[in-house]
Amino acid sequence: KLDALLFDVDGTLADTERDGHRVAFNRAFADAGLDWHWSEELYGKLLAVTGGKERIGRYLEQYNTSFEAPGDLKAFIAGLHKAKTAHFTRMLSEGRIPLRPGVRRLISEARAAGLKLAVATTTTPENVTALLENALEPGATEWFDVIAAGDVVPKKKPAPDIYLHAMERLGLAPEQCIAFEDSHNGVISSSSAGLKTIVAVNGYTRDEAFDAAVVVLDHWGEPDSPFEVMAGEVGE
Ligand code: XBP
Ligand code: MG
Repeated sequence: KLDALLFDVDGTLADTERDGHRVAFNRAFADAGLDWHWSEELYGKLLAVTGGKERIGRYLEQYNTSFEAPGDLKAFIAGLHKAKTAHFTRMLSEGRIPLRPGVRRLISEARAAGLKLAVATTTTPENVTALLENALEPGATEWFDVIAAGDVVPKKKPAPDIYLHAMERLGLAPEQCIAFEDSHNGVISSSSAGLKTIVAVNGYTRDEAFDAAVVVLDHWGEPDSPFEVMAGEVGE
């Protein structure tokens, strides 16, 4: 019997990457007086690494090798990432990042059917709360029985850890759940945790491999209203 739906956040509940996280990273770099700029194309490549702090690390190792990093690299990256999270959550509170069309309806119908809801994501917990409260509904965080996010597990996606952690907290087995994802790394994570996974691709993930998914869609179904579709088309 199906008991719970487990949602990824970035790229799944909302198109957060290109006009959200990427812009927030660039603002944090500018605040710190760095002349780094992550273009849409470069960001697409950096998305191979999940987790913002890990992504900055990869950028320095692979794309900005001449940068003379300060002695305490970990603290330097953590400081940049904290500023990035502040920018990102502010963008959400300004209502700049809407849910993907169909998400609101999917969640409300799942609630009406008595299913449990959970989040399993790589992103920072503050980002999840800001998205749910601003883009879904104030108080919507309470609709979720479990929010598993960020550094709560040591190994981020594509490792299965975050999904295993979420199911353990739900007290449910993989057969009782379905996962919702948007990316190759996400599906490797959920399927390695034993979960059936439904994918809806987005601009960055369209050409990725999804062999482990049950079905691959290009959207989450009918939106609540035409306004949701229009909101989904607004970018920076
Ligand atoms: C999402 C991510 C995240 C965000 C940034 O992966 O990789 O790192 O890009 O979030 P997934 P933070 O959707 O597979 O969970 O900067 O807060 O880490
Ligand atoms: Mg994702």
